[in-house]
Amino acid sequence: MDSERFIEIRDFEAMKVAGEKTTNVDLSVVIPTFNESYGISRILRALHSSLEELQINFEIILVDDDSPDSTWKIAADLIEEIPELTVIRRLASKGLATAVICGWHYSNGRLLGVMDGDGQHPVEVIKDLFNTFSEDRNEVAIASRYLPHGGIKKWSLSRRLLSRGAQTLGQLLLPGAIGTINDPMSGFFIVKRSIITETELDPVGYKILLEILARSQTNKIQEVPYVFLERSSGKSKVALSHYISYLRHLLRLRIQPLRSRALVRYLLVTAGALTLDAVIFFWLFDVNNWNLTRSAALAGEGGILFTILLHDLWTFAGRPVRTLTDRIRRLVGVHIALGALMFLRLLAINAFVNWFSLDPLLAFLLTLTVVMPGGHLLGSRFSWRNIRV
Ligand SMILES: Nc1nc2c(ncn2[C@@H]2O[C@H](COP(=O)(O)OP(=O)(O)OP(=O)(O)O)[C@@H](O)[C@H]2O)c(=O)[nH]1
Ligand SMILES: [Mg+2]
Repeated sequence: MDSERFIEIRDFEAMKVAGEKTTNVDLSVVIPTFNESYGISRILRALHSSLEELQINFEIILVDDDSPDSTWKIAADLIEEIPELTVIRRLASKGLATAVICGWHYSNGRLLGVMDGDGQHPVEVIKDLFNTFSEDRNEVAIASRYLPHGGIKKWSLSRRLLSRGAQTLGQLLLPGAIGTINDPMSGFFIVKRSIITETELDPVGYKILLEILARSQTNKIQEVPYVFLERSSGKSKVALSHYISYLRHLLRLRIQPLRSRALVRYLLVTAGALTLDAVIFFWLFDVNNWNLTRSAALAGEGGILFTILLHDLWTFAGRPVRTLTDRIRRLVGVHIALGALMFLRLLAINAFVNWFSLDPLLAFLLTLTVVMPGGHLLGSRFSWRNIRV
């Protein structure tokens, strides 16, 4: 094959995406593939039609890791039919995330997208993703399964639980970067080239979006809903090793220096909420001789309202929180998440005091330091999600 748009690469070490090019390509969409020969022609044609409807300058770059089923060859045979298509065959490297970086590195677009090559990402959603950038402030657009009108067509209960568990763990470990994103594990998104060219990317395994959000520290993010479809053919490459890579990836991102301003603010707000909780309790119970349960309940509520207000005005000030409905949803969300915990806390305080004759202040402080920090972090994780466009 001698087309300039068929590239064979032996080594791809660079983990940086090349900077802005002088071309006028608006959007480059990378499709990473491994053994997707069966459906790839249909997907490339459908994506091409969808992108044409946008009436922009675009390119599609398929990056295949030398699939034994010759996916790269089938795609390369479409180069004449689809003038915007480039095919990269990586001969020595493997891995989804690095394949995506490789494709972006060779691309020309001002915006960089990624989409699976197995038919699970509905191609027309690429238009919704692109259109979020009509708002100048936007830097990342994520197709999200966990928004109203989004979903997953066919996944076993165990796969759903694993996926949600992995997501929650990520949000607890990296609250500043992904705590407010509904679907930070999404493999379908567009990002502004300029926010990643300055960043050294070094992902392990599958989760390239996680890497971008954690390293770029952007908070200019929009999510659009989509339904994750059934695989049209071929086999899933998800295996136990991917979950292990994911854990390694999370830990690597976590132990890097705490550069995230959002994370520091997040922790400061949580500490402030706990302090306020303690002050209110002391004032009601000790100074004004209120009843134990009522004092603890009101103190907890004070902490919750403090968290909501400060996260809105300070921690996540850049996020699109536009309507009153969003704020009400947030208020209810935090209360639902923390409600059960608050109830348990009141039970525990009463049990400590009535059954174990513990000093009420000590009982209060015990529940405050043991139960509430996790509660606040969880409550925030459920409630500062991005607002859908
Ligand atoms: N280049 C490259 N592509 C890969 C690799 N692993 C997976 N892919 C592609 O990445 C996309 C997503 O992989 P899947 O195995 O479908 O993962 P998934 O969609 O999260 O999981 P399923 O729901 O089980 O399909 C598909 O287009 C794969 O062909 C890899 O090592 N290299
Ligand atoms: Mg898939």
